[in-house]
Amino acid sequence: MLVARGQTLVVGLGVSGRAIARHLVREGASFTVADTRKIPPGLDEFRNEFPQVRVHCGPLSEIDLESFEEIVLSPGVDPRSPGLESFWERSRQQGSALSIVGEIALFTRACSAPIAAITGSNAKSTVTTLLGEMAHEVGLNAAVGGNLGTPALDLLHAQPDAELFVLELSSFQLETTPCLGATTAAFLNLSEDHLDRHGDMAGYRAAKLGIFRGAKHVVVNAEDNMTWPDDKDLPVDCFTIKPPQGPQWGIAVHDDGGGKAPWLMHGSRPLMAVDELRLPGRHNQANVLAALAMGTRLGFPLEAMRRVLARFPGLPHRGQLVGAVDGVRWVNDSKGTNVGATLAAIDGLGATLEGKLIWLGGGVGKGADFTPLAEPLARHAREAIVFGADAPRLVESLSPSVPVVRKDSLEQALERAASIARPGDCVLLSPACASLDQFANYMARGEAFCEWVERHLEFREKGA
Ligand code: UMA
Ligand code: ADP
Repeated sequence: MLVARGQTLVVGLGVSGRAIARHLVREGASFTVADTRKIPPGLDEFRNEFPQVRVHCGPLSEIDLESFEEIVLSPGVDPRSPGLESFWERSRQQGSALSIVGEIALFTRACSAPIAAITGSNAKSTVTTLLGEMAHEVGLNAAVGGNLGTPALDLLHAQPDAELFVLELSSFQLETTPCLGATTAAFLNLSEDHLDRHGDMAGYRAAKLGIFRGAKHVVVNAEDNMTWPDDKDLPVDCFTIKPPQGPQWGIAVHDDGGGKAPWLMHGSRPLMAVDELRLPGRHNQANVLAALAMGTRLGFPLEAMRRVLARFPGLPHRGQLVGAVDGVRWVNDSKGTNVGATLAAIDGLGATLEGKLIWLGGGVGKGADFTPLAEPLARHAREAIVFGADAPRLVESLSPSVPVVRKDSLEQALERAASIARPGDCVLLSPACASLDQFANYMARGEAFCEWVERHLEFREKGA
């Protein structure tokens, strides 16, 4: 049995595990790395990068966990998994000698710059990138990453002079972070995801609430009270896509002299016409308001934030407008991998259309209940075209209230969409499912959509 008195044990040999190892080497700490798989991918590269580090591959039961002073878990490793659970429970008791934490706990110990942190079931990457762009626009040396892009500990060393860290954080990362201490922290929304790990919605929410531990200011969703902190004394900014109540960030009709139009508002103060935003859909207006509330708290001038909002087109695969021909828009929202995300995309885009949505969905549903999609699709969709492993469950959940057609592949679904689309319509791929039955990941699925649409548009433009 592997015994290592007083050392740190790093669990997980992935992106975070390597970032943790690099950090510990820089700190001069002595540590061991473990991965529960016998031959984890990247093992040889790890051994080349860290020849001095002891690596254990195989069950954690082969390790005397008690002999370690601290265990640092990768986010994908469940602290309640067999072998770890009793240590995890013990580490959470006051006065426990053993500490079980994650990468972000090491980050907060070493970071002295302010942190702006973003969590939520959906829209984290969009808001994180947007706030990062705003920080750059005001001339700050800001480091942007976390669950998105570069791991937090790598950012710390890549940008040692960073004046601000803008971090996207997952429930997995927050669960093992005892005190984040963010200058501003946003909890954007909560809908079903990762229940296999967190057990139920209460467990999932509790993990995400970790974003508020030690926070100086919080941003929450007025329409989703699950995002509100239990601590009522924290300074709070609320965003809503409705007219703001009191000092909320919201949307209201305003006349700046050129006629009445919807504007982003902070209380009674008009900020920017919704029409000037490049991001499409109502759901993205909520995302923009969250970023504005955080940016304002960080002291960013409104003018600079407006410049970013007028040019930021969104991230690929998140409500990405691929093209328009014959009055039909084709939107790639392949990152809509759960029902909550897809509901937002359907409602958000559907509300802005002259015609109807043609919705493309399906893949691996991760056991989710699809019935909440039926009502908004009945309102906004000309047809739902479903494909992939969970297509039969989608048909069952949507019909008869929505006209549903089942196809074998995304390509066949696209062909069907092209044959029924009318001017003013929008063909939306927002699958509410993971892609792994037919694609390597959501990006490959989104790229397949984009390539097909581009070929189709070229063909149409040539008048063939
Ligand atoms: N491992 C074990 N035992 C386990 C699980 C994992 O030993 O029970 C090992 C695996 O063999 C593998 C390593 O741990 O070698 C992988 O660790 P990991 O699953 O924690 O993944 P990382 O490569 O470290 O990437 C993680 C995040 N992944 C997860 O949380 C699952 C990445 O987010 C993140 O970008 C990265 O850290 C840097 O912070 C991805 C993600 O899917 C994008 N996140 C989820 C999401 O967005 O919904 C939360
Ligand atoms: P995350 O990083 O949390 O996965 P992204 O910014 O990558 O978030 O967006 C993922 C998906 O979430 C988008 O493709 C879209 O379907 C959906 N989405 C975007 N904005 C919202 C919102 N305000 N509420 C719910 N879902 C949203």
